[in-house]
Amino acid sequence: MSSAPSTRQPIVVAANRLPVMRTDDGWAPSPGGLVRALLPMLRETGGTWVGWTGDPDDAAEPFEVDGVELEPVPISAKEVELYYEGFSNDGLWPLYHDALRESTYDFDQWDAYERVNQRFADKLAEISPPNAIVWVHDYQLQLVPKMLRKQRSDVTIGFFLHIPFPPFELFSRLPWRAEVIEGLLGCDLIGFQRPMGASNFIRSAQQLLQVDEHDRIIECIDHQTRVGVFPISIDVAEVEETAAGRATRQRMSQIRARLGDPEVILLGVDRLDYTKGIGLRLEAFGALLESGELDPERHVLVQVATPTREAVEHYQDERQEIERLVGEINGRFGRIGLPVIHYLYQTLGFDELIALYRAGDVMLVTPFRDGMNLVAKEYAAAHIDGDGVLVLSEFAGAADELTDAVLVNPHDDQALQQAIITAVEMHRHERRERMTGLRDQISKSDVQGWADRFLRELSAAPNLPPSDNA
Ligand code: ADQ
Repeated sequence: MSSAPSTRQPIVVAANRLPVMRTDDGWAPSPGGLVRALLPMLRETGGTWVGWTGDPDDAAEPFEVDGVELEPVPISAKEVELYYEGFSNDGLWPLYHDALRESTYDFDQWDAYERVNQRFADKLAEISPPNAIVWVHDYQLQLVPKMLRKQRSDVTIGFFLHIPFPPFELFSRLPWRAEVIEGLLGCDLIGFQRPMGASNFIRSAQQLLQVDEHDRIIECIDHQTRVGVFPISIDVAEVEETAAGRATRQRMSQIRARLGDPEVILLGVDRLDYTKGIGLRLEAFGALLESGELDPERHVLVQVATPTREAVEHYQDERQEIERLVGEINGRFGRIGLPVIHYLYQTLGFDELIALYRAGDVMLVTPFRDGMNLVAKEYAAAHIDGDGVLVLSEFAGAADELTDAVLVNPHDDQALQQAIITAVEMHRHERRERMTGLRDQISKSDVQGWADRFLRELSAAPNLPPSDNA
């Protein structure tokens, strides 16, 4: 598979976190398709990754992992609270996900956000080689492009937003809305997951800064900013290879047996986040047991919830609610030794996750709003047997591509219950047809192709002057 973009310019990536985790004997690359897609590019172009180690007050020196230079940006414990848990995850995150929870707008948090963004920009300005391509990732670093352009007009700057960009009506609640748009307009290219994110952003830029836009190109004072749509994907080959392994097959049979050999295993795998719709999914499952449309002797649900952002109150509340629901439903419908919901509040290893996907007959991906949702794509890629049904929220970015899923509006409890029943009762022939469609779609675009396409577009027309000055 090609990993080289159509440029030999050095690539510098900036993301909140460095792509590594601490191990007993140093550092190892973090799991995940994004890291696997970007590290080889950085290695080949002599690039660098700039980010935080994940430990507060960590003053780590630059180091190398897998032949890639890593430049740590220190973040203090207080800044973790204000910039990361506060402004990013208690301010922007709910706002960008349809304001599903009340956002906190706090000046001290904003101040820390600006300060940490400036630190990232300063580090990028210091270490980026002449004419480098700088690729900034996600909502924690939206001010970096403008701050970097001010210091380094020679570099080409791209930004990819992994989460949705909200409609102007919501975005305009943010007290620092103009500053965020100005920050992003420091880019040569801004990428979104869905067309809706791109048009929401353009409309906000027009409303707040009266910019001119044509064909997704925004005219700025000294350059143009292009806006594009780049739906992210997964490392399809890696998922398929793991899914095909003997160990996975054995583990899959073991999982089925441990669950009491039910007729249908329903599965949910999410970070424990209130955007993922886990609670409504559990309620729908409970209601179907109650009505007798599902039978605890034939149908079980495995819900894996990854611990995340545990210091933020909305996340503590969400966990309590989910665990209350699991207890309630198991108390009512479980039997000795055979709960009807198997709930894990854990981060699983990749191999175990793939075995679970393979064991899952029906995958429930029902977020209220999600940039893309990689779990949906991983499930289809893991089903090398060509069977299995994906129930997918219309509000996940993945719904644009995965049209062979059973698409559902998760806000509609009746529709959600109906979608679960449709999936459970689907005839084998239709299941196989739909899974073929899902797998065809996924095989067309993996994470490497996504990164190549973004970098190709970014390097195609670097630092264009605005058209009226040209
Ligand atoms: P997330 O909100 O984290 O990502 P998602 O896209 O589903 O959501 O990615 C989660 C990843 O974590 C998947 O690769 C999955 O395999 C893994 N994972 C989940 N639970 C796990 C567990 N218990 N153990 C181990 N691994 C687990 C954000 C956006 C998404 C967008 C991605 C990528 O919110 O919308 O798709 O970035 O752009």
